[in-house]
Amino acid sequence: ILDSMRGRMVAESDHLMMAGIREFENKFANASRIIIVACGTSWHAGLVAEYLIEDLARIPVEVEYASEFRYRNPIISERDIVIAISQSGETADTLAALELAKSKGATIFGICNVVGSSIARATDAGAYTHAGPEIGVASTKAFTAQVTVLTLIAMIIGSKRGTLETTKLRELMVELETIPAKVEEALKLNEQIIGISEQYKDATNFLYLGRGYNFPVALEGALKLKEISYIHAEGYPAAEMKHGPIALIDEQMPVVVIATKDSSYEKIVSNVQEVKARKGKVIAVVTEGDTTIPAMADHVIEIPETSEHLMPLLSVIPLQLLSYHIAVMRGCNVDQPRNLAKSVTV
Ligand code: F1P
Repeated sequence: ILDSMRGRMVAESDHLMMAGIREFENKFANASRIIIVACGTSWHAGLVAEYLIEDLARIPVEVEYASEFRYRNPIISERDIVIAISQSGETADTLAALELAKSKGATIFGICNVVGSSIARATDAGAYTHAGPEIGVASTKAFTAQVTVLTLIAMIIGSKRGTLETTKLRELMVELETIPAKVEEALKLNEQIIGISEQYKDATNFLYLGRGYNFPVALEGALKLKEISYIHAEGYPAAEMKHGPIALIDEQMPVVVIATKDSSYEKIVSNVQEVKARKGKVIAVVTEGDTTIPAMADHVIEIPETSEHLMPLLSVIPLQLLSYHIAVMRGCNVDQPRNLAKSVTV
């Protein structure tokens, strides 16, 4: 299975007319550090990759906002690999960040959706996501495709470095093959989410909480809501709540908690208790069959079970649907949100 996946990635990256992941895997395996540069949703995909690569391949990862990194004086060595992620492949900040890293000797791997885009052309190697055109300004399926490519990269480097055991690798590959069917299942939540959206469409603030692999998903859920419905939303690691945001919680505050069954489940149970103790309204995204968090939450959204490494591919879907329906109910143009450009080229 791994070989066929590798084949697929190489085939996809052929469009770049440069090396794909297979040609690049030795370089990845010997990297002293991986620096990910991106903006917006692509940056959130990069954050998921930080968990994946550190967990499966044991290489230190830094995830940088390209818009800050490009103006810093970063310390970069020739054994660093920079992964530049961009749906459009035209984001000026990401392009400038990768050019800065390149000028300091780093090797650049691109993950882009648009074939032949400026970022794709500026990289040393890469993989296209081929998620199809993003019709709206806000990235959705591009996120799923970016996370999928990054998962494959983490698995390939992990197997090459021997940090990912063959049995675990096989399990993950088999599980990855089930994801498209589970995404279809998650999309059936649409009707339920329309009902929840109806109740919260007039909220003025939202909080999104997640831990581990679901922390970047919390950030992405909040960003989608801000981008298309213009509701103020904050995403936080659930454990950070007690360091400030907890002061915001009252009976007016909808709190979306991504609390699927994973290694941080017990901890997030206590975060939900903290929110309920302050009368916040909890919209919980849980794993099918869970009973503990559903007993405390105001609304329960059940998604299929999968490995925690792959969970962002599923847990982001109800959050995208929630933002979409709230935005439509508020009369917002979900494809062309105000003030936002498809590719930020300045
Ligand atoms: C980055 C990004 C998107 C966001 C909006 C503005 O774009 O921040 O994530 O949804 O479209 O640009 P990209 O570099 O991934 O094309």
